[in-house]
Amino acid sequence: MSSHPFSAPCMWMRSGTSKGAYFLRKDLPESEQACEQFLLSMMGTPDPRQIDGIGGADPLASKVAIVESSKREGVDVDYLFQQVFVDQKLISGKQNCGNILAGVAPFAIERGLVEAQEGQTSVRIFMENTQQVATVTVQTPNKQVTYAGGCHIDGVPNTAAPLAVCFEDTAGSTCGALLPTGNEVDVIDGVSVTLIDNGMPVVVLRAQDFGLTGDESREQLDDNSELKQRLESIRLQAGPMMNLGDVRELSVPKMTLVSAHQYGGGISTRTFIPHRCHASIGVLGAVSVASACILNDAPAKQLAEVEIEKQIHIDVEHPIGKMSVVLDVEQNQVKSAAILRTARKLFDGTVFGL
Ligand code: NQM
Repeated sequence: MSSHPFSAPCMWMRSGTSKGAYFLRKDLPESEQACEQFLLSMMGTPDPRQIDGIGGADPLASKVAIVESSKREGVDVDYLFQQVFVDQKLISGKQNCGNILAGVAPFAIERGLVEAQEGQTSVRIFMENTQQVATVTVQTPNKQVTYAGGCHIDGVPNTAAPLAVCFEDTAGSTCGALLPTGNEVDVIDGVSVTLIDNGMPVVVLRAQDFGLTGDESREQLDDNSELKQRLESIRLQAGPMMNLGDVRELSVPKMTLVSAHQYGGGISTRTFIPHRCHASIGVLGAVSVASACILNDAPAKQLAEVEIEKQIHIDVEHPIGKMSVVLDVEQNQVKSAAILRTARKLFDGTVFGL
């Protein structure tokens, strides 16, 4: 007879440009320590190849969503995001993830936490990491979740059904204020930066200040150890300035190099999350960078092509395409942000830990 220390029902989903394991809270160990041990071992962490787990050996494919019915008024489900590191024995809930968020809505419907409506179903989700609410609208013809559809997002080869994601009041999600230092520009190690949090803490820097054009590939940037050292020095100083404290073992703040658009978008980006270059850009990371593009004194504003109106549409270019962000602005304050994602259920079964 075989004995497994702990196993749990799990749905593995590609959501946006990330991949993650979706669990119901009630299916995971109650004690925080046992839960962390299970999540680390089922992913195969710590190991750069995650060979002994289901993780994809990339921070973008080593993510977890923990979901339960919400007791909050006007909210359907609570969602806790966990970033499982790949080669370090670390797990962090200090950041949110807007990509994994999109998949929470179909998962909640499939698990019976939310009743599907005819046509489409909007799921109101409380994001525990940042204590904010987002609404994700799922296609539900015949009251069934459908993943199939014709919507394309850059970074995903196949089309799928659209998931419309709308964020409310994301300013200061983790840092307490949109601009935690109160400034649109700060100078760290002689480099002008914007320290901003509109859903994701991000340090926005000009690629040209590092001798880069901004259209380098992910691989070229990942191989540039001098650049990485300079970025990490700035990041470690930015942490306390952004009310994040010592960020040596945190996945925030993200570091985004910006340059003038290359393909007709609003701004071009290369983002470190925080030590490896992102294949594209995170959802909330893109919302934060887009928000920096409308600050008069910010380095990003000088490079961006944006017309400031009540509703602003900014295409944030990244290494493999662009992410379209729509900001609703009132008196220069972002009131809400919307983006489009897709998701695909890859398997639904039982995952085993150690
Ligand atoms: O910024 C990657 C991703 C993310 C996070 C990261 C995200 C977001 O692409 O909302 O989605 O920045 O670690 O999934």
